[in-house]
Amino acid sequence: MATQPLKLYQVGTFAVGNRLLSPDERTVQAGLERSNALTSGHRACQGCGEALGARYVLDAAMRATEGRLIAANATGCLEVFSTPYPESSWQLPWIHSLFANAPAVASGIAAALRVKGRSDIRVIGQGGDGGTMDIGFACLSGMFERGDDVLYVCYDNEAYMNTGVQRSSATPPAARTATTKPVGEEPGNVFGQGKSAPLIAMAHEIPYVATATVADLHDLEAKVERAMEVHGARYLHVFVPCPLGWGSAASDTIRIARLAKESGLFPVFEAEHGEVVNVSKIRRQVPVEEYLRPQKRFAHLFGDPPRTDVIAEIQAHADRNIRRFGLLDEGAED
Ligand SMILES: Cc1ncc(C[n+]2csc(CCOP(=O)(O)OP(=O)(O)O)c2C)c(N)n1
Ligand code: SF4
Ligand SMILES: [Mg+2]
Repeated sequence: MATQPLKLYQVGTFAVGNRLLSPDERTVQAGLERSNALTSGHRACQGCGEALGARYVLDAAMRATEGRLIAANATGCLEVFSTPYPESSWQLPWIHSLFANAPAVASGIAAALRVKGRSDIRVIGQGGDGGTMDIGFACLSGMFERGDDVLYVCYDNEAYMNTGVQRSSATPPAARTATTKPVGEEPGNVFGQGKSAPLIAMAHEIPYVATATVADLHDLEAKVERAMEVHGARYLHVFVPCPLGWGSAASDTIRIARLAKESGLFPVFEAEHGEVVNVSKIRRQVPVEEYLRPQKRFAHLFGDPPRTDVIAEIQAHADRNIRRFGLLDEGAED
């Protein structure tokens, strides 16, 4: 009799999944010895994907480096909500750079450690999509091209949230921001602009590039741990919903991140030296409408009459991602 491979899919949080795993496979957060790198006292909004993502990233990196880690942080929500003067929520050596130069500051720390012969201490640079993909982009490309021994993490909430939700080059088409208002026929942010930072990072042929979302925190931790096994320039791009800027419910952060992946709008993958080596498959493709509807930044698409033309364009974009990255799990059973 032919045997059918058994496929298990995680659909909720990892609280249950952890109990089913052996202790050494459980999440970093499930361990009592977690470092709590980003701890109490920060002032992130309720449901902030960036705060959640950063905590998982830093704790996983702390575990991977046995606590020998330094972080450089660009200006942005993550920096502002975590360090209201004179306090700090960070439980590791952490430096606030400028908005534009977190990758360069991280590179400098890595260079200083090399001169001191401290190869045991590792470095993370981090920032939002604006700090990473717009104003800090030259520093990031330089860091990649020189092969500096830094893991750079971009927390992508698709706009400049800290200063009041202005558009960035990561803002998706048709999204409403303070600087891309839907007026008349204009559907919010324009189509055909912006950039894919992970693909540009891959073009530098650095040893490791990965994307992740806060819907799959175990996957996020695993990618940080994998990145820390490698030396040289590495890049991790984390999709982090922002309830304030997106007009979504605080309780929907994880669901919206999952829908971004399951619709194909945010491909989740790993690449080594410029080649995709692993993709997180979509079991059942979700129409983009399911992802767009719970977010007020897309509310103008569902007025009377609805902008079916714009929604179709967004759907075409998701379908293109699915083809390009081979995201559909063809063998999945319902
Ligand atoms: C040179 C410079 N220009 C502008 C600013 C103002 N500023 C600070 S944070 C920020 C936006 C940050 O956006 P992003 O990097 O996406 O992080 P988020 O707040 O969304 O997490 C801006 C415009 C600044 N600090 N320095
Ligand atoms: S504005 Fe967005 S990114 Fe900033 S703290 Fe609030 S939810 Fe987080
Ligand atoms: Mg941002």
